[in-house]
Amino acid sequence: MKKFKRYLVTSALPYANGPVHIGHLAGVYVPSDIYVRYLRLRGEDVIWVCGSDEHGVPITIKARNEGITPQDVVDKYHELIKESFARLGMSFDIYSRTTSEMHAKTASDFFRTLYDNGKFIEQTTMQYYDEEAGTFLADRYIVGTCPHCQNDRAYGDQCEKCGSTLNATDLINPRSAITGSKPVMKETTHWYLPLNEYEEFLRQWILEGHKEWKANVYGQCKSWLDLGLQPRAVSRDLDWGIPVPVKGAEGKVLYVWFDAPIGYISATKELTPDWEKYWKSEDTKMVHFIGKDNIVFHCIVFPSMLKAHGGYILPENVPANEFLNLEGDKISTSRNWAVWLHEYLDEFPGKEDVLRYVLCANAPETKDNDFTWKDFQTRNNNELVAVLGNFVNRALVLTDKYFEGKVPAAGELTDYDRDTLSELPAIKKSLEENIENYRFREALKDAMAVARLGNKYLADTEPWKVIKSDQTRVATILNLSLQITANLAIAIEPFMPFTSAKILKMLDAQPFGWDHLGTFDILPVGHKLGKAELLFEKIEDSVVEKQLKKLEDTKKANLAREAGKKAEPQKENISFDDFGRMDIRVSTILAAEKIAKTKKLLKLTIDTGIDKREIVSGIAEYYTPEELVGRQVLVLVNLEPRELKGVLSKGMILMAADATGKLVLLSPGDKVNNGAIVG
Ligand code: B3M
Ligand code: ZN
Repeated sequence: MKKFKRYLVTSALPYANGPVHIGHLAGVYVPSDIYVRYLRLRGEDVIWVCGSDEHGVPITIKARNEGITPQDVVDKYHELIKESFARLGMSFDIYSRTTSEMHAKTASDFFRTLYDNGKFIEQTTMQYYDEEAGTFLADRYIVGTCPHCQNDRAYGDQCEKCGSTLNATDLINPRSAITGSKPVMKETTHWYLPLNEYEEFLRQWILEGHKEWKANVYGQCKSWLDLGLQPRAVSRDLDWGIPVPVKGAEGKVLYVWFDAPIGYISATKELTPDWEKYWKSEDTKMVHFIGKDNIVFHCIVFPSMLKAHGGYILPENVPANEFLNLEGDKISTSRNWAVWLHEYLDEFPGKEDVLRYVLCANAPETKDNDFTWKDFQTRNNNELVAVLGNFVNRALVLTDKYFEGKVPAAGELTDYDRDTLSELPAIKKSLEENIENYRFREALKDAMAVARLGNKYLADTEPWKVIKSDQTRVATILNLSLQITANLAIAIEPFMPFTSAKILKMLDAQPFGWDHLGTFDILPVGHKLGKAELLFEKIEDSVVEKQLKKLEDTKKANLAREAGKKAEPQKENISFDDFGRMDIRVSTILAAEKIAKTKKLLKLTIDTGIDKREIVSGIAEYYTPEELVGRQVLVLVNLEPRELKGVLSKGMILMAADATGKLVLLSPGDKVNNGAIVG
């Protein structure tokens, strides 16, 4: 493997259109912080750059919704995001923003270089325009149905459900996200990066050269390349963004996905005059940490831009994560279904590391994963309190009690002592391999293995019993326990820096380098320890209940909002005859049973007053068979019979969807005879 002299780590620039939530953290920021902290501990030359993404339609939509300017939006959220990241211990070397002057100049120059070197194609095309709002509908301003996965909330530039990049004209049934109206076509000129010309380069570089990339990343790249790439517009008709630096381009700005990744370069320039050392030397290992919805931009578009420009290095790896869900539901900013970082920090002061720990332990590294408050509590109580906290506390308190808080000298080691110590180098090796290969969950298990080892050692050697008979043996046990504690402070630093610092304070020691991990003479004999404190405290059920209640309230508020929404528009008029042809009857359900091997279907036997017949209905998700028997319902009896799962279904039970989409049966308000005609 190639040995690099330095590292340039980037993390996706969060949009400054809202606060950061646990999904962002687990997917991108917690893993990148672990990675860079580890590299720093190893003494590597590493810089970590990030900042707020302040352009693009996500910002202007937010401004429009709140009746404020885009600048107000980004000022507010940039500060909030930056501050909350800092409070969680995110150790960026710089957290910048894309409205900075440095960035405008860097992005503008980058565009100009490509423009001057003939790397763009200029094209005049018809694009969607909202006449009511008087604006072109770029990117998220236009929504419609994804041609690939049928998601009906796909944006003009991307479908978040299946991850495809889209052009607005690919959308089925497009509508304006501003006014909801049907857009018209209007002519406009833009600059396009001909990605098709980079296909061969990308194939070589990724498909041949980076087979080691994570399966989800490599797989997505391969499928895009196999589909064939299209030229992509890099400018937009918007009034918020970096102006296109070309004569005659008034009113046009750079596409946000053109300027945002250049933000990594601008931030590096702001950080150090030596920025070229990081961006232009083959000795630098560049790693992009991102979420899975950003893969195409970091693996296809940005590398093509860098290649077109020339002189820049390409990423060595792009360890993208999948998504984190919350209590079984997709995290959603618009539905307020999230745990917001700034709220967590206010509600759980001093528990930064608990969140970092739980998010890393559950990181969606290879598949989507779920955050639950119950799991948060369990991991805190059973792992952090019972194992890590318990071990460190006992080592310190016992030393205080038996040796006046001074590191006692170790006597002769037993086989068991030696076996215990011999596990540390193996743990260290595994920890290194896991971090270097972006397997942070496994790496965290390794770090915790140090605590488990110490905890088991104390439980097995029982110094509190031995002290009555053999003080020398207890000195050995506690010396080793304290050395393991010092090892633990090193091993957990990338994951739980606050806890690591607390342990060091309790040991009254300065930070140790990574080299000390796996060694047993870290703390000199006679060294006076600091004061023992509790590292973690138990989280009570009431705390979890409070958080669940908060989510429950969010659900209720969403339902109320949904219910207040306007009903679907009325359908086209029909004639009296059309209606008269439908035969709807009051009927009673006599029997109901689940249809084997289906989730949704029930076979209902009903008395229509005309006859007894069977109907297959897709309501098993909403009603149990017992709830249905004896109920009067409305049935369209002359609907063409259909065979479903081997049952001839004769008719349709009428139902309506409630605010959540749940289907509800319609029944007569008063008792009516079966067979009564509805009409
Ligand atoms: N602003 C993050 C997102 O898609 C996007 C990342 C830009 S990284 C250059 O939420
Ligand atoms: Zn899709």
